[in-house]
Amino acid sequence: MSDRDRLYLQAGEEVAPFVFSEEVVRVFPDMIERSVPGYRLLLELTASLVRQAAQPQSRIYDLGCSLGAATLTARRAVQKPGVSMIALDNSPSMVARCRQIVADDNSIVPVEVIEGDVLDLPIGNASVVMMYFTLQFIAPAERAGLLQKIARGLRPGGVLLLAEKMSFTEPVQSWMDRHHHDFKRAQGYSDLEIARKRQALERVLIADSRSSHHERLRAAGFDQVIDWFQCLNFSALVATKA
Ligand code: GEK
Repeated sequence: MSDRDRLYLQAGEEVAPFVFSEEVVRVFPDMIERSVPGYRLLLELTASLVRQAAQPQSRIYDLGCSLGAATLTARRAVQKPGVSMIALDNSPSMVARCRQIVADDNSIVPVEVIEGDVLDLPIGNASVVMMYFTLQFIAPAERAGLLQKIARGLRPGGVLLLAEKMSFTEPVQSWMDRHHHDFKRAQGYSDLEIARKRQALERVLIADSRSSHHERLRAAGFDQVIDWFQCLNFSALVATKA
């Protein structure tokens, strides 16, 4: 069970840039569900996307796996023979807890949980790569190269499932922010918590627009890009290699 996220409840001290620390890990499941509208539905739909895209004798990757929510969704969905999974995160606290969670799950698909930077990970023989709310934390200059590496590592017919917080031009951005903050208020976050978290994520989470995602995925070598999920400013795309 996850503790309730109260990390930004206290006024006063200066807000430090957000990091995936031990205290974040303790509240993470609660934090992501109360901060990302549609997160649970996104995972539910992921099961059927993975079930259809997984190929026999291939690998499934979960990049920026945190506590393995998408990893376990995929692991339980796979029905093809010979599939193995690699789940990776660069936060030692996340990886330690994720390893326990994966060990406590009794599905049969083997999962290796790796601590490391996604930019250093070799990717190969992949039929599915999931990258949920992780690209937004990668330095913008590195994003195109990372997507190229993923495209090269996919088998023909393989897919990248990409979920991201999106940016918009005005006046849509303000509309999205207003309704996202209302969603968080309805989840029990105070205005102070919302403002402090926003400050912590400034310059740490850098969102891209839908059109730049599409253009960059095409340029990286993907043949088809489909928007399959949107809940306010949180979206998911599937990019397929022919
Ligand atoms: C989920 N996908 O529950 N290399 C590896 N991991 C990284 C890197 C990097 N360079 N940068 C950040 N991370 C999950 C949620 S959370 C999203 C993903 C959020 C990791 C970071 O440590 C964190 O665990 C994850 O990416 C992003 O579906 O908190 O908004």
